[in-house]
Amino acid sequence: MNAISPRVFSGVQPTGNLHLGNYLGAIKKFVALQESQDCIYCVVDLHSITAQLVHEDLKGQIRSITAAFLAAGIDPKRHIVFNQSRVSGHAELAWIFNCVARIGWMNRMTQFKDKAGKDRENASLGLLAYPSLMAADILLYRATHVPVGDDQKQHIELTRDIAIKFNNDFSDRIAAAGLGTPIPMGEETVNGYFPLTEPMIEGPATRIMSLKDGSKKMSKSDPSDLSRINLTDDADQIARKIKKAKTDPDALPSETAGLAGRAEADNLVGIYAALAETTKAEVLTEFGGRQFSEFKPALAEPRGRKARPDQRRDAPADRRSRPYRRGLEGRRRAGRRHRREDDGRCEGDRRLPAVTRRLRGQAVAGLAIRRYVGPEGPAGEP
Ligand code: AQP
Repeated sequence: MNAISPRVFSGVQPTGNLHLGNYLGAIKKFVALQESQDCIYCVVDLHSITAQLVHEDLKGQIRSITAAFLAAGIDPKRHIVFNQSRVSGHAELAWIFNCVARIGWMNRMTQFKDKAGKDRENASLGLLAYPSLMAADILLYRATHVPVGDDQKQHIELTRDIAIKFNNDFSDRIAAAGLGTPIPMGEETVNGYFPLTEPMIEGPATRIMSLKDGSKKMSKSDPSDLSRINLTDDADQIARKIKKAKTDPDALPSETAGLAGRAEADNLVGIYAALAETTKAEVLTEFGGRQFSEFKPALAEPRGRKARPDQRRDAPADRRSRPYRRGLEGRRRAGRRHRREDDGRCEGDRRLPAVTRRLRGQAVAGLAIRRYVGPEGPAGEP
C-alpha cells in the first residue's frame, strides 16, 4: 500500500513577460495555497521550446519568472521552486506517457489547434505532445491538485485520462511491486499508482481576455503589448493600456446577466472583481449604469486594485521577500535617479524605472536560483 498525500503542483512557461492573466489565473492561487498545502512550483522551460525552439534569452526568462514567483510571495524555504529541465524525470516520464496516450487525444486539444493554426503539418511534434509532458510534470510528484487558468482545463482532463489508462493497464504489476493504492475510477476501484488530479479553477478571473479583443485570451506571445498588462508595467503604462482597452458604446449593466454577449465589458468587470477580491455582481452594483469613461479610471487606480502582499507599503517587513525588498530599494533608487534626470518627461524616460526594475529582478532571481536550486540541479529533488 502506497497512499497518496495531497500535493499541489503547477508551472509557468518562460515564454515572455508575465501578465495579469498569469497572475490572477495562476500565481495568486499558488501563493494562497502555500498556507495549507504541500506545494511544488516549477518554471517549465521544456514546454517553452515546443512552439519556438530558439529563444533570444531563455536563461533570462527563466530567471525573470522565478523572480516573479518570489516577488509574488512564493516561499521557496517552505515549498519547492525549481526549473523543469534540471530534473530529467520530467522528460523520461513524458516519453512513457507518449506511449500511453493516443494521438487522437492530442489532436483534440484546443491549445494545439490554436497554436498550430492552419499549418498543422509543420507544427513540431513537441507541440502536439505538450499535454503528455504536462501530465508527466504533475504525475512525477503524484500531485493531487493543480491551480491553473481555465485554458489548461482540457490538459488536466487529459492528465487524468493518462493516469486512468496507466493505472488500468498496469494494475497487476503495480500491486506486485507493492506500489499501488486503491483509487476509485468510475464504478470500479483500481489498484493504481497515479492519482486522478483535480484542476483548481475558480473565481472571477479564470480566463482574462486580451484588452484588444475580448474573444482571445490575454497571452504573453500576443504581438501587441497593448493587449496585456505585464507584471512589470508601471502605473502610467497600466492606466494607458486600460484607457485604450476595447469596449462597446453602452453603459455597464446593473446585473451580471447583462454582460452576456459583451466580451470586453465582461473581461474588464472580471478583472476589477478579481483585483478588488469581490464578485462581478458587487462591481455592477457599484458601477451599473455608468459609462466606461468612468469605469476605466476606477479600474486603473490602485483603489480598485489590491496590491500583492509583498507590494503593500504597510506590509510587515518579514512578509516581504528579501528579493522583493531589494527590488523595492532598486526601484526607489531608480525613481530618485529618474526624478533627478527628468525635466520635461518623454515616453522613454517614463519607462526607465520599469526597465531598471526588470533587469534588477533578473539579477536577483539569478541569486535565488543559485541559492535554492544550485548549479547542479535542485537541492533535494522531490
Ligand atoms: N489569460 C489568462 N487568464 C487566466 N489564466 C491564464 N494563464 C495563462 N493565460 C491566462 C494561466 O497562467 C499559467 C501559466 O501559463 P503558461 O505561461 O504556462 O502558459 P499559457 O497558458 O500558454 O500562457 P500564455 O500567457 O498564453 O503564454 P504563451 O503566449 O507563451 O502561450 C497557467 O496556469 C495558465 O492557465
